[in-house]
Amino acid sequence: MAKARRQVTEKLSLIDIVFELVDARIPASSRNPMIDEIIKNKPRLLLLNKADKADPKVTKEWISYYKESGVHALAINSQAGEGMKQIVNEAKVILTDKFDKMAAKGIRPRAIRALIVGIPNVGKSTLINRLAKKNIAQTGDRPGITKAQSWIKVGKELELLDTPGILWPKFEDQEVGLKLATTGAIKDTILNLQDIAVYALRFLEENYPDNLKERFDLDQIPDDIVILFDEIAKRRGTMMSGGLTDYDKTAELIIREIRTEKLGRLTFEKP
Ligand SMILES: Nc1nc2c(ncn2[C@@H]2O[C@H](COP(=O)(O)OP(=O)(O)OP(=O)(O)O)[C@@H](O)[C@H]2O)c(=O)[nH]1
Ligand SMILES: [Mg+2]
Repeated sequence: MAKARRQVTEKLSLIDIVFELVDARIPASSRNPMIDEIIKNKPRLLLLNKADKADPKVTKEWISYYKESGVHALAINSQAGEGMKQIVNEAKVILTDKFDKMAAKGIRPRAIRALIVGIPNVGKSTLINRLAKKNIAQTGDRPGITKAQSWIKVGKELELLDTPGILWPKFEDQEVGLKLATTGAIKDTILNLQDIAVYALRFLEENYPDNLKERFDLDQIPDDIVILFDEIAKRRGTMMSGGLTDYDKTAELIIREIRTEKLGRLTFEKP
């Protein structure tokens, strides 16, 4: 954490704005809790990435919530390139004052300089590639730039630092850890598979019961979580010889299907 923090801090002096990437399915839990302290009052745009995997209704709630709190936020899908134009436009709005002041001092207009930060696997590289598409070759073509800090041009109006800042999530909080594991932000080996699946099933039972019933052909959801596992195992054949439920295998199937949207677009926390 200290190293990640130092690396981001060093880059802050070079940039105008931070693009903080979070997972739209868990906008709060996928933030690094130290981020505010690290970036201090540097302008920031919060990007709820992987919005294509999240419940659109809840994403709207998050966006309104941020708006009310004075936080600039956008929902995007880096994989498909949705929301890319809005990123540039929003950054321009956020930095209007700064650039006006620079112009008043006679400083020549230049592109907005941004740094992408976020926890592992949140989509930082995908976003850079998406934004950079047209001009990335230009950056890569020049020899001897590997060690130097280099900028990736995004049109005329934006430049990105080529290496994003990686900030680790914090999962001292059990529930944050379970959410990160459910969405695949942290490796499955960190937490017990069955614990993750139990957490996810209970969450679905409460928030998305119809998705759960439909996917696993259940008339009703059994109260007892073990029976729920058994029912899913019976339907999916995740049993050991002798017909007993293989709980690990069943847990793995449940988690995999949640992550690949087989149970629909899900968001695991509300504002
Ligand atoms: N569905 C969907 N998948 C995405 C989106 N953005 C990224 N991904 C996928 O998420 C995975 C991780 O993306 P990366 O861009 O490698 O994430 P990263 O933040 O650079 O990860 P690290 O380099 O490990 O820190 C990849 O499989 C991407 O294809 C998105 O908006 N929607
Ligand atoms: Mg990456």
